[in-house]
Amino acid sequence: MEAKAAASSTFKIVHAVCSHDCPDSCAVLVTVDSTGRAVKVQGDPSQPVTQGFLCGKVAKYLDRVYSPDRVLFPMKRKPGVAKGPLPRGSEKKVFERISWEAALDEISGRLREVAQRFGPETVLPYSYAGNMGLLGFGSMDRRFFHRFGASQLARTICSEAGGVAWNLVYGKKLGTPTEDFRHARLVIAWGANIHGNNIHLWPMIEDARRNGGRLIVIDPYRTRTAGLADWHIAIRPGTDTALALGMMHVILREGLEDAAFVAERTHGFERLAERAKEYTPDRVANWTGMTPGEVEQLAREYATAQPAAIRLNYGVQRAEFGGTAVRTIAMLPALTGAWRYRGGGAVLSTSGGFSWDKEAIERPDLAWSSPLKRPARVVNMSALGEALTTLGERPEDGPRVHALFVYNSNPGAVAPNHNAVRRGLERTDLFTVVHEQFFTDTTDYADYVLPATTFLEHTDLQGAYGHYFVQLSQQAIEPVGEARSNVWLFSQLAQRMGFTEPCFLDGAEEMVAQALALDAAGYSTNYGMEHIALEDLKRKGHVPLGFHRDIEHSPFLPYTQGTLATPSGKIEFCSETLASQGLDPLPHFEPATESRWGASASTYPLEFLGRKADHYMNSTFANLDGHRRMEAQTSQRLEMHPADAAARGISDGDRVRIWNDRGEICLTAKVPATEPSSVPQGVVAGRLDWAKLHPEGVNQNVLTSERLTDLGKGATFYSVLVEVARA
Ligand SMILES: Nc1nc2c(c(=O)[nH]1)N[C@H]1C(S)=C(S)[C@@H](COP(=O)(O)OP(=O)(O)OC[C@H]3O[C@@H](n4cnc5c(=O)[nH]c(N)nc54)[C@H](O)[C@@H]3O)O[C@H]1N2
Ligand SMILES: Nc1nc2c(c(=O)[nH]1)N[C@H]1C(S)=C(S)[C@@H](COP(=O)(O)OP(=O)(O)OC[C@H]3O[C@@H](n4cnc5c(=O)[nH]c(N)nc54)[C@H](O)[C@@H]3O)O[C@H]1N2
Ligand code: SF4
Ligand SMILES: [Mo]
Repeated sequence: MEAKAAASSTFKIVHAVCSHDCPDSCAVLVTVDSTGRAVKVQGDPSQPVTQGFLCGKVAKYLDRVYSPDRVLFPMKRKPGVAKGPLPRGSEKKVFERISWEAALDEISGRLREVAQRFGPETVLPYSYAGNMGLLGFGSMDRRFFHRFGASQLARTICSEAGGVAWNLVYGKKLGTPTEDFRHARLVIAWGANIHGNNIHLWPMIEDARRNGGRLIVIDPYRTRTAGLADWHIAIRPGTDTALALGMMHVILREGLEDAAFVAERTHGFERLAERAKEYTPDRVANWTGMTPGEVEQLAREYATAQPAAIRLNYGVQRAEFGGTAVRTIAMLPALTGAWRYRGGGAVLSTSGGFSWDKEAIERPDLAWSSPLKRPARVVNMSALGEALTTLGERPEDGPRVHALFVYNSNPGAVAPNHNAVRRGLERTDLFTVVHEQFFTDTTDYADYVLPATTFLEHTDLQGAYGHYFVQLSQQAIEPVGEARSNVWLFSQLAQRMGFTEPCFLDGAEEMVAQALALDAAGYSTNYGMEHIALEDLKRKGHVPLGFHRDIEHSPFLPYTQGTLATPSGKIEFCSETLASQGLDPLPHFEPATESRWGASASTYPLEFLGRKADHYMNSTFANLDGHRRMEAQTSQRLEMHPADAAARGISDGDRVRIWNDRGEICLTAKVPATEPSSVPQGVVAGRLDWAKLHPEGVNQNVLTSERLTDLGKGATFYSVLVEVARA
């Protein structure tokens, strides 16, 4: 016994947080041995959402941290070597190792030169949520680029359409707590791939079902969640607004609304009711591919099962009119009063619960000290191809981009309209720096590649978009190789640029304190975080937000009390904000240009869903053999309905060519011999992968477009038309 205790004492357990772009933001316990090597990662059993387990992707995390393929040192492109896709493992032929000192000196020198010749706005930072830590996502980097005067990036690629839409209705992104889904009598997963992307919600749904609750999935694709549902509605892509309005039509026709809640808490009901009259079940059925009876059944079941919770995830808003779709669906629980009940309501994101001191960590005020003496122009990340190829042609857009600084993102794989992005990245006059953990599709175009730490190798603070816990992620191991954190990198660059503001010397600890706005006693002064002490975070790793501290006795029922952060102070069915922009203040259905009902329907007949992989995280993990094996059944496949395949003489396993005006790719057809098919007729689906792991050096984003969403100017990955033929 004693020997065992002695041996175990040579291990330490460190509280970390998974920083990948996932709603679950798991609390991770990292076991580190006496040599400083991490030997185990596990989910923290004491965190009520993590519940002691990690997803399959991160359960294997040490394969990633200690992968022989990691970028370990700063690397510089050898003179004269052209930019473009590199076979895996051939990086050493293209890049040579240099010291951090040399890399930082040379990069800051080049950025200064670009700024002097063309103006600071010709430098474009490009980052997203490869790291969702508060500091890793946006802190020292923002300070640096504001002070530099670099273009600002509108980070729209994922959630902006839905976020803007939700806020039009509710003013703030709050929603049903994940833990409370276990109390629901009905759960609707609406454009939400719970098994693939949000696995920690699943145990709550299982609990709900054990208590007699039902699960309905509304998704054109038959996800694993859909396969397990009581009812899977394989709605046609981009028609959710029509369905939600049709449900309202039935609810109001049959008097199933919660009149008291509507009167007390909402604005614009009469006008919405007028609008909903137009959306008869017959019309809605025609658009959505449902029967009128199904529209009625869904409406009745939703309005009469209380509590009813909608897990509205980000799938719906990746369509051309996806903002309106989210906005319309978001109104449903206000109409039925579902917010009144614990386990009722809806959740798109919980991120509005976290009141970090963002001004302190991002310092937007530094823009006034930049050479521009003003905030720089804004470039939309969802149109990167345009930003790198045509931006600058019209004077009103500002200058052409001359330098690109990429971190926390792999635009060479994830950005829409891959061929345009690639033309941009190949420009010989574009100076590109990439801070990365691996040699990705983007590092293939870099002049410099800098090694980045993983969440085991740096300290950070984190909120979540799927729960209400503040978490501290403590550095568990020394950086692998010469990897350095984002905070360190931009602090070093700032010093080389001669930025003398003291904030550029801050390290992670100082910035954690700033984000929490700690008082002298070590407690946060942020709204809703006043009970959170840094010491508690260090000890436990996670502390719930104030309104979520005692949900057993005082459940959190969002939007049921007080004045909301909308213009009317109420839940808004009708938006004067939209009206003042010349837009329809009420929701209405409009088919996407690239859809079977849209203007381009005659050009290409099939709706293409360029989906995510269940075992990767966007493009992250796609290069690891263990993860590729888990994804083998769907990787580089095109899933087709048997009728669409037969009409084209395509059989399961055939090589097929998929194309539209933007590009083409060959994949292997996956056609089920019998129903159920994973996709309805008229819809085909693929999965995101690294371009350079495909024989043609491309991925499915050759098909997706840079057209933007109706609200928030987000990406429209799911509004794409294609044709398919045997290769
Ligand atoms: N395993 C895994 N987990 C992930 C990710 C990953 O790549 N892999 N990515 C992470 C990221 S960045 C995010 S943003 C979240 C997103 O997680 P989700 O919000 O679940 O987003 P998606 O997977 O894009 O879309 C969800 C579902 O919407 C469906 N869908 C597509 N079009 C429509 C439509 O018009 N109507 C309806 N009703 N449904 C539609 C898709 O078929 C898909 O199954 O997941 C995160 N978690
Ligand atoms: N076809 C299609 N395209 C899509 C989507 C889709 O569903 N279909 N989904 C879209 C969505 S929702 C999103 S959110 C985007 C996501 O796009 P990205 O944000 O680019 O996400 P990832 O592909 O996960 O790439 C993140 C990269 O950041 C790196 N990284 C991780 N941590 C750090 C760090 O601390 N420092 C630095 N410097 N780097 C780090 C990782 O190694 C990884 O290569 O993709 C979008 N693209
Ligand atoms: S990717 Fe999501 S589910 Fe997996 S460990 Fe990270 S936070 Fe948890
Ligand atoms: Mo995302």
